[in-house]
Amino acid sequence: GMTDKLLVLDEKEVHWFPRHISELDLIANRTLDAGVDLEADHPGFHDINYRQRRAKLAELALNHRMHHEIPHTEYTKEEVETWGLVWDTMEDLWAKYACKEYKKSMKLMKEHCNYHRDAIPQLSSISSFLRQQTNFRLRPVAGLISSRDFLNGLAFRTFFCTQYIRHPSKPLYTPEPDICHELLGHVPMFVDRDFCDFSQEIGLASLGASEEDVLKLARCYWHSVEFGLCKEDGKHKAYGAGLLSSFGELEYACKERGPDDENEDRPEIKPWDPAVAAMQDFPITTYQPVYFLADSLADAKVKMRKYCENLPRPFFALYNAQTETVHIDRPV
Ligand code: NLE
Ligand code: FE2
Repeated sequence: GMTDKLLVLDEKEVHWFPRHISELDLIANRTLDAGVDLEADHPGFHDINYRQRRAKLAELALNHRMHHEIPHTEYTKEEVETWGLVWDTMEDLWAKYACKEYKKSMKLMKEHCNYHRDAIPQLSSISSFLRQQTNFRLRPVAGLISSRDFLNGLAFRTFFCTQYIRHPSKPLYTPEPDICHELLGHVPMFVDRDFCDFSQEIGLASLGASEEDVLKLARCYWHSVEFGLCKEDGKHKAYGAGLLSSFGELEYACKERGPDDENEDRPEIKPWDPAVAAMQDFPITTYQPVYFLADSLADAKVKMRKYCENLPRPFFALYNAQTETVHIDRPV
């Protein structure tokens, strides 16, 4: 299709990329197979009802268009119970281990977007709130998409967001994104302007990037937006969504180290450095062996920006929020 084509610039080949926000519709539906690993130990793999439900929500995402209002989604009693269980187990942990930006935003989500344990909030209301606050928005997606496609969305301050929920048999950890991970892990962070700019920075750098650079940027994204830690009064707090939505891993990553934990199985903590994170491989179905610790969110952003500026690129991309268009500093 046209989205696989290469553009030629200064005799260099550049991967196709969206130029207007409406073109995100062209990439939103290119979902990947869950992958053999994920399928094999997926708790819902043999549950026919669960698979049918996933297929139905996938259809909603497939039919969505950027310029349409996101339709209301009705959740079942069982789904709301799973949400409530995740909420209840996370609440005390957020108080202890979430970064201050997250806690501040969570308050706003409760006030403005109907965040509470007894209902799964609606994407449309969250998306319009985010647009007012930081001009970020959500776009429903059926499942995992490629790193390139996913990161390209961030250039347009758009976050591809799943709507299905994890299988009820395993509510406290999932290797896949799901509505709990998106709404409880990612969304509150998108109320913070610095964090939005940080995310968009990675997105802009991914436009037309080489396969190698997309891989590097995807690793940076993983070690920050998904699993990043930052310092607060000498303590380690989470700003990464994969931690903020996962009961066991949040504590695992942030728990203070006492003198007698020597023999315990503890993750390695490295200082946030995008050049190092870009080379750090990661597992997707287990807790992370390595986490990156920034001095602050502002520090994370400055370092990411410097890193992106130094990537070898044939052009610079800028986003014009008024026209919802990416402009580049020379014609492609
Ligand atoms: N492990 C996270 C959770 O259980 O919520 C999801 C991570 C998705 C990348
Ligand atoms: Fe995520």
